[in-house]
Amino acid sequence: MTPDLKVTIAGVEFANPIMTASGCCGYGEELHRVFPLKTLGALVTKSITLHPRSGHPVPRTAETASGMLNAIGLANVGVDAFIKDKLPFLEDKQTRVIVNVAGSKIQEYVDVCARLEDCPPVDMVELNISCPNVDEGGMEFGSNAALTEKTIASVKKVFTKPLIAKLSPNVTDIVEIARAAEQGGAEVLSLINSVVGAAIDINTWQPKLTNNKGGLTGPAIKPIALAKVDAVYNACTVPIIGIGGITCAADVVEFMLCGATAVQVGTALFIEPDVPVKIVKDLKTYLKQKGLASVANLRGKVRKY
Ligand code: RRO
Repeated sequence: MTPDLKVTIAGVEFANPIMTASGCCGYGEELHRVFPLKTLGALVTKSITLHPRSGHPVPRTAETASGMLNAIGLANVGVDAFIKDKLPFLEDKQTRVIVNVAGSKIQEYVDVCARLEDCPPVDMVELNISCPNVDEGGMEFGSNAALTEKTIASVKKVFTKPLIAKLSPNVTDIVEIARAAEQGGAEVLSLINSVVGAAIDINTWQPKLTNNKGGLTGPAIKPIALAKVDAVYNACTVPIIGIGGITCAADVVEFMLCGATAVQVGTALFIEPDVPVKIVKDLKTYLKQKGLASVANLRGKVRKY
């Protein structure tokens, strides 16, 4: 018997629970040259804003122990060019398309989502209320419960497909923000975005990133992400997409046992771009070995002491 990898999130069926994490494969064009995108449950795009942005000057990434720092600064082509030049490529790739949306004002989130509303290839929007690397907006939205609720409720008025709220770990109480997102109308929560960090060059005494600080990702943050997913799963009712340092099928299983319905793979793509192919295959093998008929049987089954 072949285990069933399909998962349903907010009424949308995904071929498997493996998605790319926003910002780690642009708009999918390069990744499709490495493996067919239909291998994925979904492709999540780089954050899209109303206007094009070139982001921070380089260096904007730096390797760290078991991870990397980034301060890209929301570089993207802007929503109009995205719809015209990037989205058509994703139309026939037989994978779900999730567009990550960022903004510096509530109205910007609303304007971008309103434009995406009429784009058939878009299955869901992931609202990035957790970018740590911009002065205006981003994390500011996702670190205040009232602003989180208001941002999501405002977008809900113009965008009718399922909305994912992507949460920041850089807050005092992620559960409070998760509840506010749910209250605002988010059908799905994704967590975690990167953890604020820094690295210094000891020869120049300068930070390794021109933005001075950045967001830490990769295996270094996996234990943090798992604890946050567990906390949010026990407090909220909407499905969770787990993110943070996933590099293999065993990591996926950990996130699902803690309550994730699906996961996103990010930093691992920079080391091994076709790692999702291996993860899907190994996940199937794991389920077979455990005698499980469906990947959904793992969700929230962690046996706590
Ligand atoms: O572009 C970035 O610097 C960035 C974003 Br929008 C985000 O949400 N998370 C991150 O680590 N970097």
